[in-house]
Amino acid sequence: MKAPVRVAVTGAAGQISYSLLFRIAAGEMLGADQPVILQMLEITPALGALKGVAMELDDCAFPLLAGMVCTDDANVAFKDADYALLVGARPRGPGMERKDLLEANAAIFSAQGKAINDHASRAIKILVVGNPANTNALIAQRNAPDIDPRQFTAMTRLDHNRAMTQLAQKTGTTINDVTKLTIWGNHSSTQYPDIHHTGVDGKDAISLIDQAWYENDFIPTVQQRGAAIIDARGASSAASAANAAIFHMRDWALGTPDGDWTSMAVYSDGSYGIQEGLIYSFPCTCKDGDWQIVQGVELNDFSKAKMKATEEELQKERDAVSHLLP
Ligand code: NAX
Repeated sequence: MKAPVRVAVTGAAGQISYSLLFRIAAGEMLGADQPVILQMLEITPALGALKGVAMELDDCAFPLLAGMVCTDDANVAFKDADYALLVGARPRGPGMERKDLLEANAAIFSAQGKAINDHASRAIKILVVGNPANTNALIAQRNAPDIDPRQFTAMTRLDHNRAMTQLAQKTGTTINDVTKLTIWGNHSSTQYPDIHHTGVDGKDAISLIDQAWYENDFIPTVQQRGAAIIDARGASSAASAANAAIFHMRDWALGTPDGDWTSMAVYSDGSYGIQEGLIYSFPCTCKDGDWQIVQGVELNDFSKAKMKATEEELQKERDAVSHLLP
Protein backbone atom coordinates (compact mmCIF):
# COMPACT_ATOMS: atom_id res chain seq x y z
CA MET A 1 0.00 0.00 0.00
CA LYS A 2 1.19 3.53 -0.80
CA ALA A 3 1.83 6.13 1.91
CA PRO A 4 -1.28 8.25 2.59
CA VAL A 5 -1.69 11.63 0.90
CA ARG A 6 -3.36 14.61 2.50
CA VAL A 7 -6.51 15.98 0.87
CA ALA A 8 -7.87 19.28 2.15
CA VAL A 9 -11.55 20.00 1.50
CA THR A 10 -13.17 23.33 2.42
CA GLY A 11 -16.88 23.81 2.93
CA ALA A 12 -16.73 20.25 4.20
CA ALA A 13 -20.14 20.30 5.89
CA GLY A 14 -21.88 21.67 2.80
CA GLN A 15 -24.00 19.98 0.14
CA ILE A 16 -21.30 19.21 -2.43
CA SER A 17 -18.89 17.90 0.19
CA TYR A 18 -21.55 15.52 1.45
CA SER A 19 -21.14 13.64 -1.84
CA LEU A 20 -17.51 14.46 -2.43
CA LEU A 21 -15.84 13.32 0.79
CA PHE A 22 -17.26 9.81 0.67
CA ARG A 23 -16.09 9.26 -2.89
CA ILE A 24 -12.59 10.54 -2.12
CA ALA A 25 -12.42 8.20 0.87
CA ALA A 26 -13.66 5.33 -1.31
CA GLY A 27 -10.67 5.79 -3.64
CA GLU A 28 -12.56 7.17 -6.62
CA MET A 29 -10.40 10.26 -6.96
CA LEU A 30 -6.84 9.00 -6.54
CA GLY A 31 -7.19 5.28 -7.08
CA ALA A 32 -8.01 2.14 -5.14
CA ASP A 33 -4.42 1.82 -3.87
CA GLN A 34 -4.05 5.34 -2.50
CA PRO A 35 -4.87 5.93 1.18
CA VAL A 36 -6.00 9.45 2.05
CA ILE A 37 -6.08 11.69 5.10
CA LEU A 38 -9.03 14.10 4.87
CA GLN A 39 -8.34 17.58 6.25
CA MET A 40 -11.75 19.24 6.45
CA LEU A 41 -12.24 22.98 6.87
CA GLU A 42 -15.45 24.72 7.92
CA ILE A 43 -16.48 28.00 9.47
CA THR A 44 -16.86 27.80 13.26
CA PRO A 45 -20.70 27.62 13.36
CA ALA A 46 -20.63 24.58 11.05
CA LEU A 47 -18.14 22.54 13.11
CA GLY A 48 -20.98 20.61 14.77
CA ALA A 49 -22.39 19.55 11.40
CA LEU A 50 -18.86 18.70 10.24
CA LYS A 51 -18.48 16.42 13.25
CA GLY A 52 -21.57 14.56 12.04
CA VAL A 53 -20.03 14.13 8.59
CA ALA A 54 -16.83 12.79 10.18
CA MET A 55 -18.89 10.34 12.25
CA GLU A 56 -20.52 9.04 9.07
CA LEU A 57 -17.13 8.73 7.36
CA ASP A 58 -16.00 6.69 10.37
CA ASP A 59 -19.08 4.53 10.05
CA CYS A 60 -18.28 3.70 6.42
CA ALA A 61 -15.13 1.87 7.56
CA PHE A 62 -13.36 2.89 4.34
CA PRO A 63 -10.12 0.88 4.09
CA LEU A 64 -8.39 3.83 2.36
CA LEU A 65 -9.31 6.45 4.95
CA ALA A 66 -6.09 6.80 6.94
CA GLY A 67 -7.10 9.78 9.07
CA MET A 68 -9.31 12.84 9.44
CA VAL A 69 -8.85 16.38 10.66
CA CYS A 70 -11.85 18.67 11.33
CA THR A 71 -10.95 22.31 11.82
CA ASP A 72 -11.99 25.94 11.42
CA ASP A 73 -8.34 27.01 10.98
CA ALA A 74 -7.09 27.16 7.38
CA ASN A 75 -3.49 26.82 8.57
CA VAL A 76 -4.37 23.43 10.05
CA ALA A 77 -6.50 22.31 7.10
CA PHE A 78 -3.80 22.99 4.50
CA LYS A 79 -0.86 21.69 6.57
CA ASP A 80 1.25 19.50 4.25
CA ALA A 81 -1.76 19.07 1.94
CA ASP A 82 -1.02 17.33 -1.38
CA TYR A 83 -4.45 18.14 -2.83
CA ALA A 84 -6.96 20.85 -1.99
CA LEU A 85 -10.57 21.13 -3.11
CA LEU A 86 -11.82 24.60 -2.27
CA VAL A 87 -15.57 24.09 -2.21
CA GLY A 88 -16.70 26.48 0.54
CA ALA A 89 -17.59 29.96 -0.58
CA ARG A 90 -19.87 32.80 0.38
CA PRO A 91 -23.23 32.43 -1.38
CA ARG A 92 -25.01 35.49 -2.74
CA GLY A 93 -27.32 36.81 -0.01
CA PRO A 94 -30.50 38.88 -0.47
CA GLY A 95 -29.73 42.29 -1.93
CA MET A 96 -26.07 41.43 -2.43
CA GLU A 97 -24.56 42.94 -5.59
CA ARG A 98 -22.16 40.96 -7.72
CA LYS A 99 -19.34 43.23 -6.55
CA ASP A 100 -20.15 42.49 -2.88
CA LEU A 101 -20.12 38.78 -3.65
CA LEU A 102 -16.74 39.06 -5.36
CA GLU A 103 -15.31 41.01 -2.44
CA ALA A 104 -16.68 38.64 0.22
CA ASN A 105 -15.12 35.73 -1.62
CA ALA A 106 -11.90 37.63 -2.22
CA ALA A 107 -11.48 37.82 1.56
CA ILE A 108 -11.98 34.05 1.94
CA PHE A 109 -9.75 33.03 -0.97
CA SER A 110 -6.96 35.48 -0.07
CA ALA A 111 -6.73 33.97 3.39
CA GLN A 112 -6.83 30.42 2.02
CA GLY A 113 -4.21 31.24 -0.62
CA LYS A 114 -1.89 32.55 2.10
CA ALA A 115 -2.48 29.47 4.25
CA ILE A 116 -1.69 27.22 1.27
CA ASN A 117 1.45 29.23 0.57
CA ASP A 118 2.64 28.93 4.16
CA HIS A 119 1.67 25.37 5.01
CA ALA A 120 0.87 23.10 2.06
CA SER A 121 3.11 20.71 0.16
CA ARG A 122 5.03 22.59 -2.55
CA ALA A 123 3.54 20.14 -5.07
CA ILE A 124 -0.08 20.68 -4.01
CA LYS A 125 -2.77 20.42 -6.69
CA ILE A 126 -5.64 22.84 -6.09
CA LEU A 127 -9.16 22.80 -7.52
CA VAL A 128 -11.50 25.69 -6.81
CA VAL A 129 -15.19 24.77 -6.97
CA GLY A 130 -16.72 27.60 -4.91
CA ASN A 131 -18.12 30.40 -7.05
CA PRO A 132 -17.09 32.59 -8.75
CA ALA A 133 -14.68 29.70 -9.22
CA ASN A 134 -12.24 31.12 -11.80
CA THR A 135 -11.78 34.42 -10.00
CA ASN A 136 -11.59 32.76 -6.58
CA ALA A 137 -8.79 30.57 -7.98
CA LEU A 138 -7.03 33.67 -9.32
CA ILE A 139 -7.26 35.36 -5.90
CA ALA A 140 -5.90 32.30 -4.07
CA GLN A 141 -3.10 31.96 -6.63
CA ARG A 142 -2.04 35.60 -6.32
CA ASN A 143 -1.81 35.15 -2.56
CA ALA A 144 0.47 32.13 -2.86
CA PRO A 145 3.66 33.50 -4.47
CA ASP A 146 5.74 30.46 -3.48
CA ILE A 147 3.48 27.98 -5.28
CA ASP A 148 3.66 27.52 -9.07
CA PRO A 149 0.56 29.25 -10.52
CA ARG A 150 -0.06 26.17 -12.68
CA GLN A 151 -1.10 24.35 -9.52
CA PHE A 152 -4.25 26.48 -9.14
CA THR A 153 -7.19 25.35 -11.25
CA ALA A 154 -10.95 25.95 -11.27
CA MET A 155 -13.78 23.63 -12.18
CA THR A 156 -15.53 23.64 -15.54
CA ARG A 157 -15.77 19.86 -15.62
CA LEU A 158 -19.42 19.91 -14.63
CA ASP A 159 -20.14 22.09 -17.67
CA HIS A 160 -18.03 19.72 -19.79
CA ASN A 161 -19.95 16.68 -18.55
CA ARG A 162 -23.29 18.42 -19.06
CA ALA A 163 -22.34 19.28 -22.65
CA MET A 164 -21.17 15.70 -23.35
CA THR A 165 -24.53 14.31 -22.26
CA GLN A 166 -26.60 16.87 -24.18
CA LEU A 167 -24.71 16.04 -27.35
CA ALA A 168 -24.91 12.28 -26.83
CA GLN A 169 -28.65 12.46 -26.22
CA LYS A 170 -29.21 14.62 -29.30
CA THR A 171 -27.24 12.25 -31.54
CA GLY A 172 -28.68 9.06 -30.06
CA THR A 173 -25.28 7.92 -28.79
CA THR A 174 -23.70 7.61 -25.34
CA ILE A 175 -21.03 9.71 -23.69
CA ASN A 176 -18.57 6.92 -24.51
CA ASP A 177 -18.87 7.96 -28.16
CA VAL A 178 -18.16 11.65 -27.53
CA THR A 179 -14.58 12.99 -27.58
CA LYS A 180 -12.74 16.31 -27.66
CA LEU A 181 -15.41 18.66 -26.42
CA THR A 182 -14.26 21.98 -24.99
CA ILE A 183 -15.63 24.44 -22.48
CA TRP A 184 -13.81 27.74 -22.97
CA GLY A 185 -13.60 30.52 -20.42
CA ASN A 186 -15.49 31.25 -17.24
CA HIS A 187 -17.66 28.88 -15.20
CA SER A 188 -20.63 31.20 -15.68
CA SER A 189 -23.32 31.85 -18.23
CA THR A 190 -20.70 33.31 -20.63
CA GLN A 191 -18.85 29.99 -20.89
CA TYR A 192 -18.53 28.73 -24.45
CA PRO A 193 -19.23 25.01 -25.04
CA ASP A 194 -17.45 24.26 -28.33
CA ILE A 195 -18.17 21.16 -30.42
CA HIS A 196 -16.27 22.15 -33.58
CA HIS A 197 -13.58 19.54 -32.90
CA THR A 198 -15.77 17.03 -31.14
CA GLY A 199 -16.13 13.51 -32.44
CA VAL A 200 -19.29 11.44 -32.04
CA ASP A 201 -18.77 7.78 -32.79
CA GLY A 202 -16.00 8.66 -35.26
CA LYS A 203 -17.95 11.43 -37.06
CA ASP A 204 -17.66 15.21 -36.72
CA ALA A 205 -20.27 16.35 -34.20
CA ILE A 206 -20.94 19.51 -36.14
CA SER A 207 -22.01 17.49 -39.21
CA LEU A 208 -24.61 15.60 -37.15
CA ILE A 209 -26.50 18.57 -35.76
CA ASP A 210 -27.83 21.79 -37.25
CA GLN A 211 -26.40 25.18 -36.39
CA ALA A 212 -29.73 26.46 -35.05
CA TRP A 213 -29.84 23.66 -32.46
CA TYR A 214 -26.22 24.29 -31.55
CA GLU A 215 -26.67 28.04 -31.05
CA ASN A 216 -30.22 28.28 -29.73
CA ASP A 217 -30.61 25.07 -27.78
CA PHE A 218 -27.35 23.32 -26.91
CA ILE A 219 -25.25 26.32 -25.84
CA PRO A 220 -27.97 27.96 -23.67
CA THR A 221 -28.95 24.58 -22.16
CA VAL A 222 -25.37 23.96 -21.02
CA GLN A 223 -24.91 27.56 -19.85
CA GLN A 224 -28.19 27.57 -17.90
CA ARG A 225 -28.14 24.02 -16.59
CA GLY A 226 -27.27 25.05 -13.03
CA ALA A 227 -30.38 27.26 -12.86
CA ALA A 228 -32.53 24.48 -14.37
CA ILE A 229 -31.38 22.09 -11.63
CA ILE A 230 -32.25 24.65 -8.96
CA ASP A 231 -35.74 25.09 -10.48
CA ALA A 232 -36.31 21.34 -10.58
CA ARG A 233 -34.73 20.30 -7.28
CA GLY A 234 -35.18 23.39 -5.19
CA ALA A 235 -31.47 23.13 -4.42
CA SER A 236 -28.30 23.56 -6.46
CA SER A 237 -26.44 20.72 -8.15
CA ALA A 238 -24.43 18.87 -5.54
CA ALA A 239 -23.88 15.22 -6.48
CA SER A 240 -23.04 16.11 -10.09
CA ALA A 241 -20.73 18.90 -8.92
CA ALA A 242 -18.96 16.50 -6.55
CA ASN A 243 -18.67 13.99 -9.38
CA ALA A 244 -17.12 16.62 -11.64
CA ALA A 245 -14.59 17.53 -8.94
CA ILE A 246 -13.63 13.85 -8.64
CA PHE A 247 -13.22 13.56 -12.43
CA HIS A 248 -11.16 16.78 -12.63
CA MET A 249 -8.72 15.69 -9.91
CA ARG A 250 -8.59 12.07 -11.07
CA ASP A 251 -7.66 13.09 -14.61
CA TRP A 252 -5.09 15.61 -13.39
CA ALA A 253 -3.46 13.07 -11.06
CA LEU A 254 -3.83 9.92 -13.15
CA GLY A 255 -4.08 11.23 -16.75
CA THR A 256 -6.63 11.82 -19.51
CA PRO A 257 -7.36 8.95 -21.94
CA ASP A 258 -5.25 8.80 -25.13
CA GLY A 259 -6.92 10.55 -28.05
CA ASP A 260 -9.16 12.69 -25.90
CA TRP A 261 -9.01 15.84 -23.82
CA THR A 262 -10.97 17.45 -21.02
CA SER A 263 -11.84 20.99 -19.96
CA MET A 264 -10.03 22.63 -17.04
CA ALA A 265 -9.84 26.26 -16.00
CA VAL A 266 -6.10 26.81 -15.70
CA TYR A 267 -3.53 29.62 -15.57
CA SER A 268 -3.44 31.13 -19.04
CA ASP A 269 -0.01 31.26 -20.67
CA GLY A 270 -1.42 33.38 -23.50
CA SER A 271 -2.55 30.40 -25.59
CA TYR A 272 -5.25 31.33 -28.13
CA GLY A 273 -4.65 35.00 -27.34
CA ILE A 274 -6.24 34.73 -23.89
CA GLN A 275 -4.67 37.19 -21.49
CA GLU A 276 -1.83 35.63 -19.54
CA GLY A 277 -2.56 35.05 -15.86
CA LEU A 278 -6.34 34.68 -16.12
CA ILE A 279 -7.77 31.38 -14.87
CA TYR A 280 -9.54 30.40 -18.10
CA SER A 281 -11.02 27.08 -19.18
CA PHE A 282 -9.13 25.44 -22.06
CA PRO A 283 -9.01 22.00 -23.65
CA CYS A 284 -6.37 20.17 -21.60
CA THR A 285 -4.63 16.82 -21.56
CA CYS A 286 -3.06 15.42 -18.40
CA LYS A 287 -0.13 13.08 -17.99
CA ASP A 288 2.20 12.22 -15.11
CA GLY A 289 0.36 14.56 -12.76
CA ASP A 290 0.68 17.59 -15.03
CA TRP A 291 -1.70 19.32 -17.45
CA GLN A 292 -1.06 20.89 -20.84
CA ILE A 293 -3.29 23.17 -22.88
CA VAL A 294 -4.07 21.47 -26.21
CA GLN A 295 -2.46 23.56 -28.93
CA GLY A 296 -3.43 24.11 -32.56
CA VAL A 297 -7.21 23.96 -32.19
CA GLU A 298 -8.62 25.90 -35.15
CA LEU A 299 -11.08 28.64 -34.32
CA ASN A 300 -13.70 30.18 -36.56
CA ASP A 301 -15.08 33.70 -36.06
CA PHE A 302 -18.06 32.38 -34.08
CA SER A 303 -15.73 30.67 -31.59
CA LYS A 304 -13.36 33.62 -31.38
CA ALA A 305 -16.21 36.01 -30.50
CA LYS A 306 -17.57 33.69 -27.80
CA MET A 307 -14.10 33.12 -26.33
CA LYS A 308 -13.49 36.86 -26.22
CA ALA A 309 -16.80 37.55 -24.45
CA THR A 310 -16.06 35.11 -21.64
CA GLU A 311 -12.46 36.42 -21.39
CA GLU A 312 -13.83 39.95 -20.98
CA GLU A 313 -16.10 38.80 -18.16
CA LEU A 314 -13.11 37.29 -16.36
CA GLN A 315 -11.14 40.51 -16.83
CA LYS A 316 -14.05 42.47 -15.31
CA GLU A 317 -14.26 40.09 -12.34
CA ARG A 318 -10.51 40.44 -11.78
CA ASP A 319 -10.66 44.22 -12.07
CA ALA A 320 -13.51 44.37 -9.52
CA VAL A 321 -11.23 42.84 -6.88
CA SER A 322 -7.89 44.21 -8.14
CA HIS A 323 -7.58 46.52 -5.12
CA LEU A 324 -7.53 43.39 -2.93
CA LEU A 325 -4.91 41.53 -4.98
CA PRO A 326 -1.26 41.59 -3.97
P1 NAX B 1 -23.28 24.84 0.64
O1 NAX B 1 -23.75 26.21 1.03
O2 NAX B 1 -24.14 23.67 0.88
O3 NAX B 1 -21.88 24.56 1.36
C1 NAX B 1 -20.85 25.48 1.43
C2 NAX B 1 -20.14 25.27 2.75
O4 NAX B 1 -19.01 26.12 2.77
C3 NAX B 1 -20.99 25.62 3.97
O5 NAX B 1 -21.04 24.50 4.85
C4 NAX B 1 -20.26 26.79 4.59
O6 NAX B 1 -20.33 26.80 6.01
C5 NAX B 1 -18.85 26.56 4.09
N1 NAX B 1 -18.00 27.75 4.08
C6 NAX B 1 -18.34 29.03 3.82
N2 NAX B 1 -17.29 29.84 3.96
C7 NAX B 1 -16.25 29.06 4.30
C8 NAX B 1 -14.89 29.32 4.59
N3 NAX B 1 -14.40 30.57 4.59
N4 NAX B 1 -14.09 28.28 4.91
C9 NAX B 1 -14.59 27.03 4.94
N5 NAX B 1 -15.86 26.72 4.68
C10 NAX B 1 -16.68 27.72 4.36
O7 NAX B 1 -22.87 24.99 -0.90
P2 NAX B 1 -22.59 23.82 -1.95
O8 NAX B 1 -23.84 23.46 -2.63
O9 NAX B 1 -21.78 22.75 -1.33
O10 NAX B 1 -21.72 24.64 -3.02
C11 NAX B 1 -20.42 25.12 -2.72
C12 NAX B 1 -19.94 26.07 -3.78
O11 NAX B 1 -19.83 25.40 -5.04
C13 NAX B 1 -20.84 27.27 -4.04
O12 NAX B 1 -20.03 28.43 -4.13
C14 NAX B 1 -21.46 26.96 -5.38
O13 NAX B 1 -21.84 28.13 -6.07
C15 NAX B 1 -20.32 26.25 -6.06
N6 NAX B 1 -20.63 25.43 -7.25
C16 NAX B 1 -19.69 25.39 -8.23
C17 NAX B 1 -19.84 24.61 -9.36
C18 NAX B 1 -18.80 24.57 -10.43
O14 NAX B 1 -19.05 23.92 -11.44
N7 NAX B 1 -17.62 25.21 -10.30
C19 NAX B 1 -21.08 23.82 -9.57
C20 NAX B 1 -21.82 23.54 -8.30
C21 NAX B 1 -21.87 24.68 -7.31
O15 NAX B 1 -22.88 25.57 -7.70
